[in-house]
Amino acid sequence: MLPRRGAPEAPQRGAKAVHEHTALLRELHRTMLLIRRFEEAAAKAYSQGRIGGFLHLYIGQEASAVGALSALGPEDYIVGTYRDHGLALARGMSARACMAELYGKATGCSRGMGGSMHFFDASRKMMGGYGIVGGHVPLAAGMAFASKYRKEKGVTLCFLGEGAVSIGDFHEALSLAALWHLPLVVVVENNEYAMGTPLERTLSVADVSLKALAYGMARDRFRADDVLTVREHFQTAVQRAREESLPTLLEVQTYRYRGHSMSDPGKYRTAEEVEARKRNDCVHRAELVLQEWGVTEEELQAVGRSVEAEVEDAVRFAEESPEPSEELIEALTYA
Ligand SMILES: Cc1ncc(C[n+]2csc(CCOP(=O)(O)OP(=O)(O)O)c2C)c(N)n1
Repeated sequence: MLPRRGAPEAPQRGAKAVHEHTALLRELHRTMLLIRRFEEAAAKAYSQGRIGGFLHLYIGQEASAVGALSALGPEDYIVGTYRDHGLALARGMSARACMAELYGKATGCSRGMGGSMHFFDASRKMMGGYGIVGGHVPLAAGMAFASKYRKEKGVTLCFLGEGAVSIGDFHEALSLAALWHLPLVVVVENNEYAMGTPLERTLSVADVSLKALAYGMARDRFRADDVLTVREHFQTAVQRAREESLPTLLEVQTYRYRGHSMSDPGKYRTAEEVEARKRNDCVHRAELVLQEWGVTEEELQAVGRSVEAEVEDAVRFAEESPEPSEELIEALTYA
C-alpha cells in the first residue's frame, strides 16, 4: 500500500518496491515544486508590469494536477479552466513555452495570443484552458465522445472549480456523459471559494460529488494533500473510463493560497485560515515522505536549485523572445 493520510510511512515491501515508489514520488515532487516556483516567478513579473491580462495562480493546489496527470497516458486528453498553468507543466509542456505565453511572446505555447488563461498544446493533448466558467465541460464530453466513436482508448480529464457546478453546461455534459457511457473524468477542484464566495453560499449540499447521483455516475471525493493518494484515486477513475467506458465525477478537496487572481487581496478569509491550510502543504508533505524514505536534505536542496534554474531560464527566454508579428496577429484575429 502507498502511504495514506496521517503520518508518512514507508511502504512495507521489498527494496525494489520502495525504490520504485521513491523514484515516482521524487518525480511528482519535482513537478509540484516546478509549478510553484514557476508561478512565484510569474507573480513577480506580473507585479513588475512584464505580464499583462489576467493571472490566476494554482499555488497550494499542485498535488491535484500532478497526481491526476501522472495517472494518464499520452493518448489521453486534458481540458481545464483559466487556472491552467499547473496542468500544462504537469503534462510536460516546457516552462519556457509557458512563461513566454504569459509574456505574450511569439515563442509561447499559444504563440503569445492566448496568455495565462489559454495554455494549449495539441501534441500533448492539452486541449486548453478556458475562461468561461463551466463552458468547457461540454467540450470535454465531446472529446470523450470522439475517442469512443473512433474506437480509441483515450480518456478525457476535465478540470473545473466548485463554482462551476451550478452552471447548466456542467449538468448537460454530465447527463450525456452518463447516458452515452463516455470515457470522461470530470474533476471538480474544490478550493472552497469561487472568487470571494465560499461554497456554502452557492451550493445547497457541501459534498459536491453527490451531484453525480442525479446522473447515475460513479463518484469519488478526497483531499489533495498527498500526491500519491491523489494518483491512486485518479488511477481508479481513469481505469473505469478506459476499460468500461464509464464516466466519473471526482471532487478534489484543495485550497489556493493566493487570491482568485492577482487583483484579489483575499479579504473574504482570514490569515489564520490560510496559515492553517498551509500546514497540510502538498510540496512540504512530499518532502517529509521522501526524507522518511531515505532521500537526504542535500538531495532535496539540489532539486530546489535545479527547479529554480529551470524557472530562471524560462523567464530569460520569455524576456528575450520576440513579440508576435503583425502578420500573425492579423491572421489569428477574428473579425
Ligand atoms: C459564465 C461565467 N460567469 C462568470 C465568470 C466570472 N468568473 C471567473 S472565475 C469565477 C469563479 C469561479 O470559481 P470556481 O469555479 O470555484 O473556480 P476557481 O477560480 O476557484 O478555480 C467567476 C464567477 C466567468 N468567467 N464565466
